[in-house]
Amino acid sequence: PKRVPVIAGNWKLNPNTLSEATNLLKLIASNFLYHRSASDPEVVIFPPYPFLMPALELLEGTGIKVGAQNCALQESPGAFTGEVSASMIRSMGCDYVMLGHSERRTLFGETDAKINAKAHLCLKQPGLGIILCIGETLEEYQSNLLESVVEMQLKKGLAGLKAEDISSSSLIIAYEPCWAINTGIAATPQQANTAHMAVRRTLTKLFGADVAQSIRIQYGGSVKPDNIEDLMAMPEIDGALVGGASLTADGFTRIVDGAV
Ligand code: G2H
Repeated sequence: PKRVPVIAGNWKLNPNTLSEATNLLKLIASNFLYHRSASDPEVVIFPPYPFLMPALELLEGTGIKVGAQNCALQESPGAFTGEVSASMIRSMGCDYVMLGHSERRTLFGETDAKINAKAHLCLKQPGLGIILCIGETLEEYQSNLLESVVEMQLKKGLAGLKAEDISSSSLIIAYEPCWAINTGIAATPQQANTAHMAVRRTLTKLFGADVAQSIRIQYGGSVKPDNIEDLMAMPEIDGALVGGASLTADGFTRIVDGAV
């Protein structure tokens, strides 16, 4: 089966104000209202929580979906100050939650166990998909531990999920080698493709070949308009998770165009 490419823009803690966010969203919307067609990749934007509603409103009619960068480990309603639940996110009209980004793992104590619990909460919300981020550190990469690290992250992150759970929802894996994030040094298309093959081997062990073949694997880490085409030319690369280069309408649009 042909996997539909998926390009996601991870805004992280950007931009700085609501007015900057609405400006960026309006520019993206105007780029996308015109030259999009049915054969285009799926496109998802992940703004910070307060900009989700403006994003849903301003991107209406563009075909661009909206997702949240994280969700609470708890279900709502409840006494969990400062948290935002998967249910709230879905009820707004968001289609995805991103889980386990390396910044959350390294800076905010996100463990595989927490990610797994959040994945279960997201899958309880009909129509809410997940982008599960995995990837090895530079040290692990240099010690040839890539495959065992991604295998462990997938096993623990997806523990307790069955093939039926996966095939009835949208699960996307984002492979992001930590050494390529925010560094300007992207993995080569060959390096990324090799890693994606390891990811798909693990998915095959966990869920069987049919489900594994249907799951899209994005590459993330310093994706730019000038490297997207070479990355997307690789058979195992089904899309990209884009950070810095998703913060201008022009850059993001060129990346989506390059992924066709
Ligand atoms: C990796 C990536 C997007 P960037 O964090 O998740 O960011 O493209 O800025 O390296």
